[in-house]
Amino acid sequence: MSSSSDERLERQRHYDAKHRDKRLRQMKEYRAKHRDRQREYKQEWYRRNRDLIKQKRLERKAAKPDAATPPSPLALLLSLELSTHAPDEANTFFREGSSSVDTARAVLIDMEPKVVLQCHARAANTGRWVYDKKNHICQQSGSGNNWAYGYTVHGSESAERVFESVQREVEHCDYFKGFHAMQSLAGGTGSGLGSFISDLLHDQFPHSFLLNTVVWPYHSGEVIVQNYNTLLTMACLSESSDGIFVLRNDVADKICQKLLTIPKPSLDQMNGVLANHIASVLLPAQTNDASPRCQLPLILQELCSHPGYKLMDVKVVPQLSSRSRAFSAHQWAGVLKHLHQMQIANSSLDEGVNWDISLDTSPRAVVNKSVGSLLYVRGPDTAAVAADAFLDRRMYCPWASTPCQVLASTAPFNEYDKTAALLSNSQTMLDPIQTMVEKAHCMYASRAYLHQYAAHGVDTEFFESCFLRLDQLILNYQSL
Ligand SMILES: Nc1nc2c(ncn2[C@@H]2O[C@H](COP(=O)(O)OP(=O)(O)OP(=O)(O)O)[C@@H](O)[C@H]2O)c(=O)[nH]1
Ligand SMILES: [Mg+2]
Repeated sequence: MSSSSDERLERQRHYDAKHRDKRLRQMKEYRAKHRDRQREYKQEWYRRNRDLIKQKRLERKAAKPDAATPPSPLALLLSLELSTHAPDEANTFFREGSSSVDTARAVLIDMEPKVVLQCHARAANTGRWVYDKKNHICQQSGSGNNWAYGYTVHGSESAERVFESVQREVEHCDYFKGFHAMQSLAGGTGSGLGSFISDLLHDQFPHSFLLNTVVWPYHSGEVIVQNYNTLLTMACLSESSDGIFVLRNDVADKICQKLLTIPKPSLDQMNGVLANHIASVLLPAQTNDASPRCQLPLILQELCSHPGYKLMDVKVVPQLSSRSRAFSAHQWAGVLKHLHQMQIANSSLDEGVNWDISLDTSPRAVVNKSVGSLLYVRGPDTAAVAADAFLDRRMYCPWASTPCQVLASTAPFNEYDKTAALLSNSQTMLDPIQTMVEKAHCMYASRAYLHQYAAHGVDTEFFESCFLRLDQLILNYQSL
């Protein structure tokens, strides 16, 4: 290692130690300061929401299931697929209640009640499962797109209730292994409060794993400070999380437009695509020598064992509009050939993929390299799958020990008789991260909006430490 990277690492270690202590101290101070306000707030919140929740309950009872309201896509997919193909595995995500309706093992958190209430209503409309109403944590206002407000103010106000709900849910498990947290990055709540909760889970449950799924904002940007919020969150998660599964809104949008022929996709339609991506790796599948099992521990164990490399993404083939599906007949060789090319050419869509990039002829720097990958094949005749191309060591960094494992399930997925999904820890996220850091740095250099963060304890030193941490992450992935 060169002396400059030694110095850089040393500097980062120094910053880390200094800022972690500082952050914990700030959290404690905020907690003490806000305790009284929090109590009042809590009582006020219950008083106001009791009526609202009662009213919603009455409305739900009166209403027939509304076919026009799409249920929460990921939970619905998991519930449907699991009940059809692997009922024994369903209790990883759902617990049985006293009635015939299951309860999702989930805690819903947002600082505005609207989305959470909508989730309850959508789940109830399925008639198959519900969210536990006790695991519902809200306030009356969001975080104003400010990571610092989400982390310090909402974090300290909600910490106790979050911990209680999580602890209660953990106690419902016979054999608890870890958490899957899902959050957006651009606003203030998903990013700031999400980072706070990840820190909390990391500190309070040190022996459990923590997988974070993050929704990466549009490149063009909807929130002016989205790059600050993304930077601060990714820097925090790089410390607290065991693995970060990245879902990109740009990719979901492109898949909707180009593959599903939806010219102006709605958030619900994009969520359908993203839910498919997550479910394609979370649903049970098995290696040659093992029985089907929950994928979460395996994913972290196989792909994120090195603390400097925690970023994962998934690529899925095929993805077609319902009209085209009727006319398509896929063969495993074709599905896997496309997926392999998407991986080495770093493309999230099998349309427009660059076929000139090849492991034989392209320079090593051009190929998208991975730390490791898991290939999921789903369909009735997976015995015919030949996945040798994914075992080629030239796709992986030299120190990868078991670069690729193949997992199969005979259950068809998402109405296709053959699907393949490649979950990998690779250089795919290098470009989006570099662009985000550059944009954040431009704003930071002109001191734009920093006072809004400083007002809630996030000062320039804290920003510097986050820049440093992401510089290191970039360096790690560049050196694969
Ligand atoms: N894919 C997808 N992205 C979403 C959805 N809702 C919000 N986003 C993205 O999330 C980011 C905005 O974050 P929000 O979650 O709305 O904000 P928040 O975390 O509630 O933060 P505050 O509004 O500051 O309280 C933007 O990048 C949106 O595109 C959704 O349903 N699907
Ligand atoms: Mg919000």
